Amino acid sequence: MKIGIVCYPTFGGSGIVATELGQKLAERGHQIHFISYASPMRLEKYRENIFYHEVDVSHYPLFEFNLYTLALTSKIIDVIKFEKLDIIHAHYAIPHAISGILSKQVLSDTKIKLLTTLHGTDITLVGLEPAFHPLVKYSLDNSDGITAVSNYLKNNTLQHFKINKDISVIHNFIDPELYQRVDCTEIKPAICPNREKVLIHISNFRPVKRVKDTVLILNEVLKEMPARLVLVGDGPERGETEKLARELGISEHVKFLGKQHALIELLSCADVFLLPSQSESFGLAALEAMSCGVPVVASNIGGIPEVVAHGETGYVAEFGDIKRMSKYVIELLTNQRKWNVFSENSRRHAVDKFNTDIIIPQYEKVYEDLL
Ligand code: GMT
Repeated sequence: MKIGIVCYPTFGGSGIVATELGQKLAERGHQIHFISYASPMRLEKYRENIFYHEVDVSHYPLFEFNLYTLALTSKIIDVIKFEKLDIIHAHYAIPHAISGILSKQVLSDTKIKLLTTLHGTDITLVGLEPAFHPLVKYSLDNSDGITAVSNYLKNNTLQHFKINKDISVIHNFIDPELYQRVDCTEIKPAICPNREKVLIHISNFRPVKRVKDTVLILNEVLKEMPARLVLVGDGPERGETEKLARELGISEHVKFLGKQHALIELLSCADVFLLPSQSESFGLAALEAMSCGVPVVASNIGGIPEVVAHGETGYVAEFGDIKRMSKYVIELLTNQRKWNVFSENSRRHAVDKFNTDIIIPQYEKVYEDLL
């Protein structure tokens, strides 16, 4: 099939899911056209059935605001028409599904089908704002198909948007060949010079991630044992989190690495992955950690309980419950046998339930049903 994938090219999970999906679909013989404002991946390796169409937004002085949605719609129309696409797959409803709907209306004579995949704050946060809600509802009611990355997100969408069609749940996925624990003796000394246990958190440091809670958890753990906290990523909460570490006098035990590409090496150095989010429709970073054999301590909200098996691959607690999360972390760090069991369970759970070979065919089935 000829599939157009509309997504954000950023570090965020929805961009990663869309990019990995496109590449795996191309490996399975489909022709993939990425449409975005920047290349969604480092197109190092040439593949004859992957194309990238960049949306170019002209800046006319009269316009105080960016007209990306209109430029995106025109680009989608162009790619549908001249590449003869079968499917447009919009990842993250705002503005991708809205542009998709508009494109279909302009091209009323084509048989193009629009599939919208919901990822999280397009429904639970941004999508609820009066500026977007009516258009998100309209774009869902008029999509030919809708998927959500968790049962939680499906139910949340049906509850807040009362749409007139079913939503398929297709969980996010992991390539277990790529995300596996590697030898990290080379970088370990820099991460934990005194061979302390390592806590890690990876995110875009937005308020919903509650990154400061990872420092509060480290503070509790340090009362019992030496430990290091590695914070990977950057965003609006980084400054406040740095300030908190300094106020608690534990900055020497916290490493702010900023945005990094070497996630697998860094995860391979870690003993526990922390994801204390307030809102999380799936938690792709937790799945990546589990695939690298890192047990997860997280909040029991959103889609996280569909990823982390409490008492098997890690633990979940109410968000903000620092005491309980810290207790779980200490339990894992002080009991090597338990850690080994949870690490093996994490890897097996990631491979058995979220492997690309299980998930990608689910998307192909949805495409086939649409056509
Ligand atoms: O929803 C967002 O804030 C951004 C989005 C993203 O692009 O990272 O994150 C969502 O999509 C991810 C991929 O499906 C999910 O793993 C995240 O849980 C989800 N974020 C939230 O729900 C806050």
